Amino acid sequence: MADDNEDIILADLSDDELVLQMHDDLYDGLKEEIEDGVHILLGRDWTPYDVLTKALVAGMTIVGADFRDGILFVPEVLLAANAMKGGMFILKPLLAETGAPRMGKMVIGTVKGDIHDIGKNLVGMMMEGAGFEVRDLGINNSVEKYLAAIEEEQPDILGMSALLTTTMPYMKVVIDTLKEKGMRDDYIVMVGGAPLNEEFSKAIGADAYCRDAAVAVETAKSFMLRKHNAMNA
Ligand code: B1M
Repeated sequence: MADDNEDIILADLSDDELVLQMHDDLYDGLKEEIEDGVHILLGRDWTPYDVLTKALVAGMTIVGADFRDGILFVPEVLLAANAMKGGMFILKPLLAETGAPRMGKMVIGTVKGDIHDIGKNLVGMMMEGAGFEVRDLGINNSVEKYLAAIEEEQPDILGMSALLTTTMPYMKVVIDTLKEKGMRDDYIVMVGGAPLNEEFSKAIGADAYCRDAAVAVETAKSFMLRKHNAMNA
């Protein structure tokens, strides 16, 4: 996209122009520009959530479409992902700063064989913002790693992310292992990732499929409410 960025002063742009420029900068993998753009929008009283969704996630959607269509390749997408992470790093503490009471605890990780972590990170950030304590296991998690973490943390929720059709079946391996060990009913299992859907989630025995981070937060909250009501009944 634009390669004459040196001439553009981000702070001089209107909100709409700046958001479009940030989409371009994300596409071009310009981390510093993305970080500057995030600071400028926050300085203009944008909420962290709006900056995240309108400037960063929307920009990454364009990157995703062009990656799918063979216009962008892995190195460019990696740069875009790195720029996105720069922006997310600034927003993370702000999203978590809501002062919400502790809602519950979640262990989340991307499944074995899969290194996509942007969506999973977003879910973790939004959950923290909603008052959940989150232990993020990162990427490429084997069933043993999930088990070790849930035994250590005793979370309310286990979250799994997969972005590849080849890795999403691994979620069933984890759930089946929980069943074999008689631990399945101790945890709420929520799954997400672009190739998943409701039907897949049901077929593998998860409790919920979450289309995006906002749905993950709402779903987690409603499960926790039910859990508390059941405990108090
Ligand atoms: Co990858 N990649 N990639 N990639 N990559 C996809 C997923 C792909 C759809 C692109 C395409 O072809 N259109 C395609 C998968 C095709 C398929 O399986 N059907 C693909 C491929 C093929 C590959 C490689 C195999 C490419 C190659 O090497 N030839 C390779 C695989 C490596 C591996 O994992 N073993 C690969 C590598 C990479 C990069 C490293 C370059 C980079 C990842 C960088 C990183 O994550 N640190 C990358 C990226 C960035 C993408 C796309 C472009 C963007 C993903 C993303 O970050 N989206 C992606 C195309 C796409 O999805 N449109 C693609 C933004 C993010 C906010 O959305 O992750 O969907 P998403 O998360 C959402 C929801 O899904 C949900 O909430 C999130 C926030 O709203 N959600 C959850 C996600 N996890 C959740 C967990 C929950 C709840 C909700 O738990 C409760």
